[in-house]
Amino acid sequence: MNKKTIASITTPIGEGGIGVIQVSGPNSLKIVNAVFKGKKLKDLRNAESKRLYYGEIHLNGSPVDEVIVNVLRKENSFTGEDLVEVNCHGGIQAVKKTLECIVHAGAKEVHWEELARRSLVNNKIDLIQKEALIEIPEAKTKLGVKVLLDQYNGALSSFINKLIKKIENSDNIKNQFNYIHDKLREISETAVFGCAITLPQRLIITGKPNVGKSTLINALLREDRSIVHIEPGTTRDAIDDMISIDGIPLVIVDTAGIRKTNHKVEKLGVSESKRQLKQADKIIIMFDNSKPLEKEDKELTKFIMHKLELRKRDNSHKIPVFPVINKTDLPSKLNLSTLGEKQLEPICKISALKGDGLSILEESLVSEFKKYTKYVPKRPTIFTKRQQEHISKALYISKQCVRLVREIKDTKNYSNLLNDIKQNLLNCLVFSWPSPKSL
Ligand SMILES: Nc1nc2c(ncn2[C@@H]2O[C@H](COP(=O)(O)OP(=O)(O)OP(=O)(O)O)[C@@H](O)[C@H]2O)c(=O)[nH]1
Ligand SMILES: [Mg+2]
Repeated sequence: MNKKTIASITTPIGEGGIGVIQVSGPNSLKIVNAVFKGKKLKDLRNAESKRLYYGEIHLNGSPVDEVIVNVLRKENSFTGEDLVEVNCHGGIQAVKKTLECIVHAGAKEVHWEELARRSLVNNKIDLIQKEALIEIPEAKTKLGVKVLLDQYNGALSSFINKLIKKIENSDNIKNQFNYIHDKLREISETAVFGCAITLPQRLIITGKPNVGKSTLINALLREDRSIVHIEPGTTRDAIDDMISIDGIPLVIVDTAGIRKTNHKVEKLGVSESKRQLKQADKIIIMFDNSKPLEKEDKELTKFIMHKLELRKRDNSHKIPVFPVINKTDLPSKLNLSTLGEKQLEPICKISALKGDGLSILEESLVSEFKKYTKYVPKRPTIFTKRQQEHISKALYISKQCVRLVREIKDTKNYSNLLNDIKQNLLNCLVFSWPSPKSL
């Protein structure tokens, strides 16, 4: 199945000092040797593992690029196969031409994720580690990279494997239920944070026209990206951008103020805003401190609190709404009590223009992750929906077990039941092992 030698560009295509091509498989040394002319080493097949060799890539006798190759024999490589890393000049042409030569010599060109798959197939890493490896280049914050690197190095895998051993080795699983249940709860609580690292939540900013939505976004971005204007209805399309608060990435979406309008273009903006709100993970609804409450404020609040389905589709949690009063630097004419919405609390008071109150708003936006934003090395963390589903199932079973053990005292089938539970728990927890589908 993995006899074929594969090659992939593992650095981004574009301007840069160097480009890297990794060649992995039983014939990697032979294939690269066919196009590599070493300055000192005559035959790459005699290369020592973990050594760098300087030379040129040649095609039909002419040099294509100057390279340094790193040879890693299978016992030292992350794919578990002989691996040659060809470091050539960066940019587009040099890397592509070098890859072309290697492919011409017999390697199969693949996407870089195929190298991670080889690593999995050859038991160098497990499925959780492979998922981490694939997520690392996508990480949006430094905290994200650190957490994912820990999972790549086995933090979550070893937590799960220890739990599996504990269940397997327990003669009387009944005595272990509370311990297992606590451990499952502990690890499942990390999922909200870990999944927010790999799949940033969408924060939608809404409010009537001219309330200061774009100004707030610019303040959170700490730059001028959204168009701000004195004229209401300035933002007509939803615009998204990425911000990071305490290492948590958030996709922040500026929307057009929702109001009844006959203006064709603005109408489109309003319906786009509604569409965006339906995809929100968090919503900021803004009010203007310098104006009395208007019909538009009431309609929008009603839409969000009552018409919008604020539960997540998977029913896991309710989407939080953050009410914000903006323009507190101006004299107050606003009275929110006439809104008649008790659920709209606590209210954050800010001046987006002056920057007042922003740090309190930022803090409340990421308060659900508070336990995890301070980096703790090697902390096991659930970071994909797939892992989260497995843990949720295991947690559900263990909840039932705690109840069963309390209720059923002595029945004929008691030990059979305990064995079934043990097996079911183990089935949920073996998610670090690849299924044939994931191979
Ligand atoms: N005094 C004061 N003015 C503000 C504040 N925030 C925004 N503004 C002003 O309010 C006006 C509208 O701001 P925008 O950010 O464009 O408002 P918006 O909600 O994006 O408006 P639309 O895109 O039209 O829906 C601009 O003149 C801003 O400078 C604030 O905190 N204090
Ligand atoms: Mg705007």
